[in-house]
Amino acid sequence: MSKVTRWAKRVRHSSFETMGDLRNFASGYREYHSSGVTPPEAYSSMRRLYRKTNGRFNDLMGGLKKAVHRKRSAELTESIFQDCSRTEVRDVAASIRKNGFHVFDRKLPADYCAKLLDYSLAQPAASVAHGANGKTSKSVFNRDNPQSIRHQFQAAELFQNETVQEVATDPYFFSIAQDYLGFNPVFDVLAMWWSAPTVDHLLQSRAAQLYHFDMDRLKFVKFFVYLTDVDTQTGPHCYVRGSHTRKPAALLKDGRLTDDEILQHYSADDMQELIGPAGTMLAVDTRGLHKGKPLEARDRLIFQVQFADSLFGQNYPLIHVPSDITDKLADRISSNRRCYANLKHNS
Ligand SMILES: O=C(O)CCC(=O)C(=O)O
Ligand SMILES: [Fe+2]
Repeated sequence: MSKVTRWAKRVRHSSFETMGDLRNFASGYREYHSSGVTPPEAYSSMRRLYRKTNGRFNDLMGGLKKAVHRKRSAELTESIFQDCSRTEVRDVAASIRKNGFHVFDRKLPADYCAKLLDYSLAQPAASVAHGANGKTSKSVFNRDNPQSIRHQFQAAELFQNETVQEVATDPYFFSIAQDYLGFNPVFDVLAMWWSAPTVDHLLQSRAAQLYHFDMDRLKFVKFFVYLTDVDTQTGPHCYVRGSHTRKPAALLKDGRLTDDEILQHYSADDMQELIGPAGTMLAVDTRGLHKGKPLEARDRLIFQVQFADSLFGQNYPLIHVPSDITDKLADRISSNRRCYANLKHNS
């Protein structure tokens, strides 16, 4: 078979596959609309369409969402970030648009950091990337003798905590996500975890300590807050500047990538280590290439919220809202049902 014939065959096969993915995506999206659950094949098709179109499919869908889910105003005066302004929100969103990430000048106030740290040292959490025995029992993280490389708190449990509720639903984060994404977003991921050193490559991969890009949703943005001091040895979040738009074809694969693979396409200067003391906040479009750098010393506690275009994609469990929430939180939730569709009220 000649080279040209082989190439033509490959193109034909690939377009058949793309048509199948588009069909799967469309029917899966309809099903998600009626049941709230994404069929696994539709999710796989979404991920494949991302890779095949180098993100253009996601951008197109994001454009449609802008027309359907119009932006709405949020009460910035209620934010725990004093005097934050619409101009500042726009500047942060522009910075994420340009680089794929933004390191805030502001910090999470120290009393909030302290409360989250206290919570994390009292509440049992699960070992995600654990040792050889593979057990997943929960325990309180031991900073003197870490039981695992990644100790993860569950979203539903986290949301029972008032400080978590307040930070996660803060109008400042919401407004930046909305400005960046261009539509009224859905608050869809809430997470917090401890990280500790290991030299085991497989465990590092499971703990998201090797380069990768996220594709759980069509469009999304994450906010990270460091709750411990993070320097180059204690697991900084690393990001390849500019990789949130189009990526070199060789890096458009599901799974993990080594630093050397990245270096074949980007300069060392583009591979940014985002360091800072406890309270440091990052906004990151993790569709770009990123990782948590493997720790060489101490430990790292990180808090995360994500906003997305919808809950289509990865099926995460809904988060139960406790019955004794403050009036302020109840108002926030009821004034934007779309944004808080992931929160389930006990009735
Ligand atoms: O631990 C980190 O800094 C990276 C985590 C990560 O990959 C993610 O949250 O998507
Ligand atoms: Fe990630």
